Amino acid sequence: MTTKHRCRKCGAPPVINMPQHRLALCAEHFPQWIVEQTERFIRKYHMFTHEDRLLAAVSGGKDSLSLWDILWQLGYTVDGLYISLGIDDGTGYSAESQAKADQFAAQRNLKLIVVDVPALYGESIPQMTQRSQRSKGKPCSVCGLVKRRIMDQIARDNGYDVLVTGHNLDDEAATLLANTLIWDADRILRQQPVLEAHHPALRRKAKPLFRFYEREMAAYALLRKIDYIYDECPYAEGTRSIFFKQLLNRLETVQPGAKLKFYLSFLQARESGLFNITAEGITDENMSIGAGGKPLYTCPSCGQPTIVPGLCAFCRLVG
Ligand code: Q46
Ligand code: ZN
Ligand code: ZN
Repeated sequence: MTTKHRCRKCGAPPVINMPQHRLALCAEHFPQWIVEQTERFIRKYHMFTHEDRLLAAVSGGKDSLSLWDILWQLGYTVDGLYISLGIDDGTGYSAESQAKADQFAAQRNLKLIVVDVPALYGESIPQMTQRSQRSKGKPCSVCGLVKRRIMDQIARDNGYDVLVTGHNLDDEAATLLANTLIWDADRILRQQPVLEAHHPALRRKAKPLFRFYEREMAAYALLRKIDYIYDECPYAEGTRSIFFKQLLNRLETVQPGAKLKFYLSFLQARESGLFNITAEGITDENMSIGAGGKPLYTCPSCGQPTIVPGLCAFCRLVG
């Protein structure tokens, strides 16, 4: 960091410079700024209020534990949900990430709900992947399906109002870029900082960190001394998401603020009606409309929404 930067609040040497905001802050004022900004975004995007019961999905990584820490500091009623995926592959990934989540909750006297996938369904995510047709040998699609289902179910069965996740701007911009390059309208329409519950079995979903860069969340976790798992899931390597993050980082180096502008312009375009949706195919009063304007059916086995009539993808997977 060059000496021309000073903390905007106190003039001390900064720990971080954020060119997209023309803002540098010191070790004391940066974590405060993150907390204040998060509260501002929660209100601006109508994510939730202090009356809501929140469930934070935590993976043991920096983003989700930082999110839990921020919401806890802001005085929200927020419990954690850790999903043990049974991913070990010689790395001990699941065991270590759970230990970080457990420790975080114990230090702050917070409630952590743990769901153990192999114990509940008799198979780990890698095992489900081996016999699933949707996976093409890669576990992320099966893993995403199982995690989404468990989150929805735990939130619904335990009376939570809102499910919160630690997606940051790098995550959101990479997803948007991937979907935009192939104009995947369904996915683009579903991508929002707040997703309303479109079916009685769902809860609202919110991403309070969606405007922070990944490097900002790493700095926050470090300054708050949050002990998180540094290693990524062993299956993260070589994923599309990491590739698009790298591309956007290259763009960001020549054009500071490009990532933020890309995502915020998308939200603005949505607000101005570029992606207006119409509800098509609603033929039955028991059907709901999904975020993309498509009808949602109810799975006859588990009661969760599904985009095609009959058993949902999760019930087909776990049998
Ligand atoms: S945990 Fe699961 Fe991720 Fe691992 S298997 Fe893929 S989706 S990379 S966030
Ligand atoms: Zn300062
Ligand atoms: Zn089902």
